[in-house]
Amino acid sequence: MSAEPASTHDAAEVLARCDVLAGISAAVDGIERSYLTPEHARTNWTVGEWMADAGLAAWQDAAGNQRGSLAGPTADAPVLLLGSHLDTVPGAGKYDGVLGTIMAIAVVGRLRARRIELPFGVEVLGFADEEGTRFGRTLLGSCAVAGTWDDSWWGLQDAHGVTMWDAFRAFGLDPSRVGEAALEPSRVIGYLEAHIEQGPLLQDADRALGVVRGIMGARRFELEMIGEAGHAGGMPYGRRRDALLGASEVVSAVEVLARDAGAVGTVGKLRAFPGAMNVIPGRVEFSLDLRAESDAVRDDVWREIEETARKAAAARNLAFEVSEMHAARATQVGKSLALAVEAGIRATGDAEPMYLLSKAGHDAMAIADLCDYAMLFIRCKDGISHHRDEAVRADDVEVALDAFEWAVLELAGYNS
Ligand code: HGY
Ligand code: MN
Ligand code: MN
Repeated sequence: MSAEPASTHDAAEVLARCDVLAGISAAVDGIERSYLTPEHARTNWTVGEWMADAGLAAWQDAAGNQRGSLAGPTADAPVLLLGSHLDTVPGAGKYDGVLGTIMAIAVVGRLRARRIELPFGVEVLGFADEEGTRFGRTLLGSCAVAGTWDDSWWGLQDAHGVTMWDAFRAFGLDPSRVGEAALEPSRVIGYLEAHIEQGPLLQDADRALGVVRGIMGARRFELEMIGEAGHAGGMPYGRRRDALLGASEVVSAVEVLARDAGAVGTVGKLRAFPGAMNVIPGRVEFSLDLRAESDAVRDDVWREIEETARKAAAARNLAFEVSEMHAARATQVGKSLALAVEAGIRATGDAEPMYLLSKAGHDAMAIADLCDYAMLFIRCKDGISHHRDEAVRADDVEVALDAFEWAVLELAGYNS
């Protein structure tokens, strides 16, 4: 019987593990892993094995996050958190979230292989829900760890009417114990996350890596225009209450208003009811994802969008309804943690690391309620993400591992 080959903790292994997780999907023709599903359970099991192999004590927490601990020198030693998320959007690529989680495991494996003794403990976190795909509310896993879980989320329902409460129970979790996932702020040094950029700026600047300076604040809404269905031929224009025409005015205004303010707004979902060729749409459900570097700008744009929508509804005799699904404040990185990431990039030969604002949301924005955070961005091909064509270069992942490991050593005081 041949022994298992030893883990290499290098880019080839990290990328091979991303390929393995890409095979754990609810969809046959793409990658889709959402919260509290059989795919979530299989992913945690697989990642837990890799954690154990790197020398971490692996367990699944009370919110379904996959976690692994490396003990510090004493029982009460503080803990450095490393991680990212393991869930995906529908039709995802292989690297969003997954790459950062697997890199964190690899860095711990490398430190252990070199017998480095850190002055703190390390915890690697594979967050269970960052995307919010199943229940509409995002950052669920990291909010549980940050101690900001909100009991009003128990009643949220997925597309099949299953509540969060019932989904917890079906997954084998006890909803009443979700608080046990939270970390005590006084125990935590900070949180480092590696992630693909999900934009084209590093590629355009011909750089493999970047330091995040902050993350845009986001709000997400479910919107509804309600009119009256009717005959597509017989009903004269003057009497129509076409909900899709009202919604269309809002969709177009989102681009103009957000762009003018330097914000980003996206209507990613829209459904017209009853949804027939020859029926005037009587009701339209649509979504809005709105982001900006400052919460004040984002909130001003929302007020303008809402005003536009109410005017469009009034002009067409429609009702307009709003339900806010998610709000996350804009955050800045912790300075000393970001300097450690910057030092890590310098150590790879980039004398002047590039700083970027993250327009994508990350678990770090929820963890910011627990402790300081910093992020390392990795170039991705043509900035493509939330798409099956997401791609990274192996040589970029190799230097990213070096930089991430260096950042941990920097915080441990090894590099000075
Ligand atoms: O939507 C986002 O920004 C993140 O990828 N969840
Ligand atoms: Mn994503
Ligand atoms: Mn992500």
